[in-house]
Amino acid sequence: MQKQIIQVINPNTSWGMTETIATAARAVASPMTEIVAVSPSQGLPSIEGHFDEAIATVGVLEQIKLGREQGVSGHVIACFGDPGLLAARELANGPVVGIAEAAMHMATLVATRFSIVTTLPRTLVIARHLLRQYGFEHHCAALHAIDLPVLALEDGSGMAQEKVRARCIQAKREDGSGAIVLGCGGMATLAQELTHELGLPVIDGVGAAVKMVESLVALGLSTSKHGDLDYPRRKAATGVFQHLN
Ligand code: 5HY
Repeated sequence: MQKQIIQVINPNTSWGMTETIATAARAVASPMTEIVAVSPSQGLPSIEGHFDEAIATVGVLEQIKLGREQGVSGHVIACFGDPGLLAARELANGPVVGIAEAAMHMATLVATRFSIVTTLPRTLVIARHLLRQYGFEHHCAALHAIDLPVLALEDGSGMAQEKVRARCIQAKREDGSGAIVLGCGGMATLAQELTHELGLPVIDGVGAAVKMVESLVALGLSTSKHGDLDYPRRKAATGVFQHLN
């Protein structure tokens, strides 16, 4: 197996969260994989709605372009709304996997139904849209929010992490689902311990997406350039989008 670089993009600009995501990615990556964790040069510190996702998408595309120029083997979009996923696939040579789709796919391989635990109630609709878009609506038993903002996971108090744990325990007790999907990149390092403590698979999308990109690369499968995921039609982008040319 050849050495390869997987670019893991945290679509928000919080470097502490990028480091959490990098730790989770490196914990599962093969010894032949180098994880390069990046965040956009401009954007928002957390992504908690449709407006935030629209802004984050531009940052994701900027990083996909840089990663492509550096010759990375594949990319992970490490935000649970998978912002800019299809646009990123158009721009990329290699495979691009979002952490929400990765976690949902993995969950269906180990359980018939799963629950999702995320941060704010307002972002539950984003997860619901993705479930529908990816065809996993009937696999998801319930969605839960800890009712704290994304950056509470970064405040060092451990309160948000404790709330995630409590919600996961509640989900196991009440939902009748066999697995739990963690619905935020900032929760990535919690999965292993919770899996152990709860005695059911708790799935982090960052690790899942890294292993999926590794598998796709090993199988020689890359983003199809036949059809809608072909490179974007060339046209002169202007103003703040000029760097995407
Ligand atoms: C995430 N927001 O994974 C999402 C998910 C959330 O800044 N990183 C973010 O919790 O809404």
